Amino acid sequence: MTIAATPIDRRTPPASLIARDDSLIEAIRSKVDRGERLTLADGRALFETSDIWAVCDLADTVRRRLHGDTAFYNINRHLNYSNVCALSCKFCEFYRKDGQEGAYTRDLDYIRQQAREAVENGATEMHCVGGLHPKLPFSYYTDLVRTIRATALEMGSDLHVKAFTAVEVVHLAKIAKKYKLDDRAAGIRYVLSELKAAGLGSLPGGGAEVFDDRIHDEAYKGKIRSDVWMDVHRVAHELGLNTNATMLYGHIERRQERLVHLDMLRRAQDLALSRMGYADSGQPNQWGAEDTASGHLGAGDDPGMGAPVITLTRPGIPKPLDFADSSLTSHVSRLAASPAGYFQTIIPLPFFPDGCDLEHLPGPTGLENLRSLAIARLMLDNFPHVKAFWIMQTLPMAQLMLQCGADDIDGTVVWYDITKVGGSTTHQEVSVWSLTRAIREAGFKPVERDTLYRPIKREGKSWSLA
Ligand code: V47
Repeated sequence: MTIAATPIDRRTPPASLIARDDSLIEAIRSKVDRGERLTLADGRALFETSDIWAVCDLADTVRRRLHGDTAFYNINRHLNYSNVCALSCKFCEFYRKDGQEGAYTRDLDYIRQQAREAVENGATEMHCVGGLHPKLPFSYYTDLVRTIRATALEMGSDLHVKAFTAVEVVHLAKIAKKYKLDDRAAGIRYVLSELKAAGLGSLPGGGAEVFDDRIHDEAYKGKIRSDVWMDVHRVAHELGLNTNATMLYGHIERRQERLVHLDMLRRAQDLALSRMGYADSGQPNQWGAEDTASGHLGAGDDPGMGAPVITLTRPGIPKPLDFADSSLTSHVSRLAASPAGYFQTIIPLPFFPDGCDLEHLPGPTGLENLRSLAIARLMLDNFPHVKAFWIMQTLPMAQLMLQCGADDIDGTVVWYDITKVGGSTTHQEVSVWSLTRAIREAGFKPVERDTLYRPIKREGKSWSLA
């Protein structure tokens, strides 16, 4: 007997799942079609609708407008130089106290060896982060960057060093004795200029967690607050360094706080793109009365009249930059060629409860992960990229996310010590074959990129910009 297969159309959910608030989603769809900025109220509707596929479909529309059928990956290696940390964030399982069993700090020989292995394996990027070590001198960090760069250059590779979260940068300003509360940007500028001179290429997006004082005080007290995190990224952008941004969700925060987090990043990116000469889209920076009344957005938060609203995800191509090379036909390639700094990618990070002080919490579900990533794509209309970090999302989920707003799944990674999904070891390597297979099977064309999202031409282990 043959059983006729019923084709599955994931875009048509069963009647029981169709939202009662369809009209809200239809209004959001019209805004997305016109390329209008979504409000926090729109974000809430996207979180509340039971029609999750409608949310993913909208995010996919925007993602395809920016990247067509391209999906990015890279060949990289993570290096966690030390897990010794002065902080004790409740969500973190990585940190150890100085002298505690399991604490480690890598010396320059180890770092040199890691750089060698990265080059031998054809990596284009070293991603280096660690805890806030109470004793290491500032010179350790400049030496770390210089050692990686020098080792790679001796081997003929222009290995990019993406290193130090905003939290580490502020810690370095303190140990370099350059951090002054009445002019913190000066200390941050000193540290970033010294690191840039040593060969630092960009900043990763970590340490952002969720920009909210209540959550900060409950779960990561002692860490820098959102205003300082933003200062570090602004100064980095002013120095021509690109940066990323993360959002750690699924712990004690509420969905509204995630939306405020995304909105704060969006406004910071408006300013970065405006410094680069991008034209204001002419849209109002609208918040509902509810948003301003929620206490999240006070008078001090209001960007005020005249604050730019710059979107990259509207149909067509936003006004070219003044310096734009006319051979660069997409704004993504123009951004990648830009000398000025901006946020490249948002990386939503699902909270992993195992082994940390918040272990009693369940962590987000698969659908919540999909929805959060899709909403990040929709709210962050001025971020060129959305990364589904496969280490934390898992490769099968990252593959699915490519159809729900993500255009990047990160890279080969090799070692990752910050979270150990399913209690696995720090060795979490995935092959280029697995990454490209996942991308192709999801219906996209895999493109190897460097850290700045420039396409790579590769012959075995050697590579150059395409
Ligand atoms: O800042 C720590 C997060 C981040 C847990 O820029 C946790 O390309 C979930 O920033 N559950 C570091 N998350 C990782 C990071 C990153 C990763 C990949 C790519 C890039 C990039 C940046 O990991 C920390 C923190 O938010 N984290 N513990 C946990 N239990």
